[in-house]
Amino acid sequence: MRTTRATEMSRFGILALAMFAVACAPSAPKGSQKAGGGATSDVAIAAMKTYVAPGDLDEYYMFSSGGHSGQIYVYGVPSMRHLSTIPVYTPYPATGYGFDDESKKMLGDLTWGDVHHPSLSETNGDYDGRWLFVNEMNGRLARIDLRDFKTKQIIGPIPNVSGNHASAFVTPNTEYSVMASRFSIPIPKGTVAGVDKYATDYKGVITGIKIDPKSGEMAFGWQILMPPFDYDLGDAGKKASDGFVFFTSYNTEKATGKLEVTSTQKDRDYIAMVDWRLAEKSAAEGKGKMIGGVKVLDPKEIPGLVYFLPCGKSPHGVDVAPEGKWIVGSGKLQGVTTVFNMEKIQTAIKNKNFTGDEDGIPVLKYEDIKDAEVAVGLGPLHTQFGPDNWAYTSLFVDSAIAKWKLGTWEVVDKAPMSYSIGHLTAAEGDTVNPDGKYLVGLNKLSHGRHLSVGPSQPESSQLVDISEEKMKLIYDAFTEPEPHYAQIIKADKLHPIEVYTKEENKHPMAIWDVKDAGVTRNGNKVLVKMVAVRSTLTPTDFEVKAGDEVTIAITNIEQTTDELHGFGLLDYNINIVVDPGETKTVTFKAKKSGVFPFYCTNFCSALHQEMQGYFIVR
Ligand code: K7E
Ligand code: CUA
Repeated sequence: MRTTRATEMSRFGILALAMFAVACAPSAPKGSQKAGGGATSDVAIAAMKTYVAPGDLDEYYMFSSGGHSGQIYVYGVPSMRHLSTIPVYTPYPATGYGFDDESKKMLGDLTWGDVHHPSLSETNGDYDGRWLFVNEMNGRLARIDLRDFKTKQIIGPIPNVSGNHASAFVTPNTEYSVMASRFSIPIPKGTVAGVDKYATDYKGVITGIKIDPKSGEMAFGWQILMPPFDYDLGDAGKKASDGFVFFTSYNTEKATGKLEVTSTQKDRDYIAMVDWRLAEKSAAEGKGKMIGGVKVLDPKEIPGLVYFLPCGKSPHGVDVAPEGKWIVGSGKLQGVTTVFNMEKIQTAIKNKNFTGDEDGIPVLKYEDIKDAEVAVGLGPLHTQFGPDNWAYTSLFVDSAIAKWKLGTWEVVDKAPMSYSIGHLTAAEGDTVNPDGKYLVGLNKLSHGRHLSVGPSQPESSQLVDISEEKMKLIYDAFTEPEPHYAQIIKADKLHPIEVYTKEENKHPMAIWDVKDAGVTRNGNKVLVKMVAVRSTLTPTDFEVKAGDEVTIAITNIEQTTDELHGFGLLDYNINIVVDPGETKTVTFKAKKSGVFPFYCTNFCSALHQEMQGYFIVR
């Protein structure tokens, strides 16, 4: 991190500047008087708190889900500057993702994904800065390596999972990342049964994806057969609740049709509590039956595997507090959020205080296991945590954040959001050791708090200062559709590389000398080994025959920060970007004959424009 002293000084300067600017408000541009909507000092303080001077660095990274854009957006906090976009489930021409052989293979047939919940890897319940896992609705999970901010693996679609929304929450030592079905279906996939058979023939599943502690490699772990509810969100237990994963579910009516009516009949739905260590053990013992090519555990046959905790109807988020003792779950139509107590849950289980069961899964008694109903306000969705037992709950209906205290259950403050908050994220807010300081409201709508850009409006992410007693809105940032969850990690936990060293490039087609560049033919297969270095792509021209299968392997032999080179081939829909020290390949059929120019797409030097050549197909 760079000098904070300089930052403080420049912030001081800005304070004076901001005060001056507000004093001059009548001559300021139209609309600027609205900024912050508060008194002079509030605007000045907000400006000071969010201003990161040129050359200075932010204190945190925020990894924000890009929803159905299939991407992750990286922001700096508190400046809220958008720093980078990490493509995960969607081709992204800016980085060539989804065009080269390696990333194309990872994407498979699906070129979109709906990303909801980024989940940073953890060690002892603290973000460790190694990987970021992100889920997607088509039943997949991806791992981004935070060493180079690149997607390294996509696993799935996982059999039997349908609508992977309650994901990618990791356990405290990143043993597992979990998945659950939002939309129950007849399983295995491909089985057909009418919706009139919903209650009997449709099933939900909960899946644990095992993560290799050294490499981060994801593999199928275990799967549990669940009643046909809609599993919505989850969180892993920690400390007092370590060993368990919690999932909210709605439509425990097992209804179909107009769910807004049919699935809201009962007063309570459930939070499913899964003993993942028992799932792991049962799978290792070979329990379960094969469905869709994987072993599926049946809770009826494994006592203690799953319990249902009744919760206000149609719940959305479930969030485990830092010490792990309290689990917060909200019915999203209510004005309260319920805090469950892990010790009470365990006592109730020991005493077998069940009110019945659902498909063989014991249901606990609401009154036995709750500590409090906290009157946070209308439409509670998600809760995040700060130090000293502070909790922050997003209120969709009220369009606000409520601040309250674990233990005393007192609601002490409310901050309005503009507008319609979904998730919220606090600095290191999912860890055993939250930082406080900042909170970001991830809002669904922005209602014109920006220059108009037509009907497809950005969503707003609002930065809230939570370092003092009263929450203060200090910055509006905008994102493309559509942020769901985000996580904020201390910047000094990450140590990204900026070039791949020659030594670590193990690509079989890597070459490091322009002398080795050239074309080899094997039947109708043509291999072009290409070197990219300022300011030539070698070979500068090459010929193939129409119908050949062409593989171009490009090594960028630069070892200098920011010296990326691109390879754009006109008329062939090919666009590769190669980072310093990296090798990428692209394979295609030379279908069209003619002369096709290629050129470097990434600005790299004064003679970048000269970095070009010809691909000739006879
Ligand atoms: Cu609340 Cu997908 Cu987590 Cu959207 S989800 S808000
Ligand atoms: Cu290489 Cu531009």
